[in-house]
Amino acid sequence: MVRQPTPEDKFSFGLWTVGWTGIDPFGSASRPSLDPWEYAERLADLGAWGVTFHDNDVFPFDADAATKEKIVDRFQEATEQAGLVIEMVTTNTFSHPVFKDGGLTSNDRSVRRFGLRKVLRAVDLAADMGATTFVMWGGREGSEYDGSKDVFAAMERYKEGLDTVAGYIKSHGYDLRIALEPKPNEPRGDIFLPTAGHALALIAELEHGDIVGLNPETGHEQMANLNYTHGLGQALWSGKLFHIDLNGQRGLKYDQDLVFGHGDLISAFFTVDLLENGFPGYPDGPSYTGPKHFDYKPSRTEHMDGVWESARACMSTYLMLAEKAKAFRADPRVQEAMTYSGVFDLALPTLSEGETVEDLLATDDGFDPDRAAERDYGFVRLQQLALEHLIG
Ligand code: GLT
Ligand code: MN
Ligand code: MN
Repeated sequence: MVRQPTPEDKFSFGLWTVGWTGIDPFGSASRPSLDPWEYAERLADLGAWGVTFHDNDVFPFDADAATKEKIVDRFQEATEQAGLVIEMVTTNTFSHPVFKDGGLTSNDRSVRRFGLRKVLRAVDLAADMGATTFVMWGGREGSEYDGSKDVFAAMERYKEGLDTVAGYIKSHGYDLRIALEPKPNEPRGDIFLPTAGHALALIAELEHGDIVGLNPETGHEQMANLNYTHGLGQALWSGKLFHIDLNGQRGLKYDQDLVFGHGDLISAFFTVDLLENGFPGYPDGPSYTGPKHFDYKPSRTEHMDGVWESARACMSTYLMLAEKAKAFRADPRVQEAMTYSGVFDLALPTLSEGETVEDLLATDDGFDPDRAAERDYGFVRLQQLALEHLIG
């Protein structure tokens, strides 16, 4: 039996996840739409700690100021009563057709100005709600046709937009950090910032990059045929893992947004192993302490019962994997296999303390490449031990 999740587990869900009614490019809704507070209450009952939303998950795109305030207040009250934290707020700059060529990087300057205003208002909303992360997923920032975009200009405008938003956060003294969410494609043919690496490279060029980091999503990295756990690892190493979107994806296809663990299970195991146990060679190294945020879609085939079942599944899968990952690391056979494999040795600096490059070049330490080539690394045994813990 898996234990019940508790607020200490810091599980959170986007309103648009359990709130997805099943509308896809081929069909209409297969489930009813509830009020935002109903989703929040149910999530709290299931043991979630937090909830996140886009501005337009709670109020319509064209709502006037009074309507917005009324709905937002009602939602905030419900979350408080349910004991839920609103940990992240974001903007929708992808649904309305005005954003069909993007928000911050649309070829139309008037759209960019409108998009930026919408983002800045959502930043105010995030601060009001007490959120500490502001995710920016630029789903419509990109193109279908290479000739339609000046990529240099698009990077300039992306940078201008992000620096404007980050500068605004700072000048208002908000306790907020921006987390960019990469995705290679869908809905655009090609999306700018297609991977965690691309996003890190843009952040390095920003004036206010210190408060800009990443929100990598499992399926999005896997859609680009990349290793999600490596992406998280590099983001942690860079001090940029601000938030995560956990879900499941099976191979190179459309964005499936499956329940966490319902895609590549071994990869999910090592994702949880990294999040829970950190880097093997750096016991005091960087670790992720933020929310475990699920961004999935309850399959269109499910009734409302299935919606709650799938939310529960995300959390219990995580908890099961966390238990297994702890047992994996604590297993003396695993420790021995990791030692044999040299996993801990990678943490040793390649040059000795004080050693210069001239010293290195001058040293003949009797190294024999042919002998070293004979070394066995034992990685297969180590992997099989992981599998034993996972399914044994
Ligand atoms: C959208 C997208 C997600 C993003 C959300 C944040 S919205 O559903 O598919 O991956 O995290 O804007
Ligand atoms: Mn997705
Ligand atoms: Mn996401």
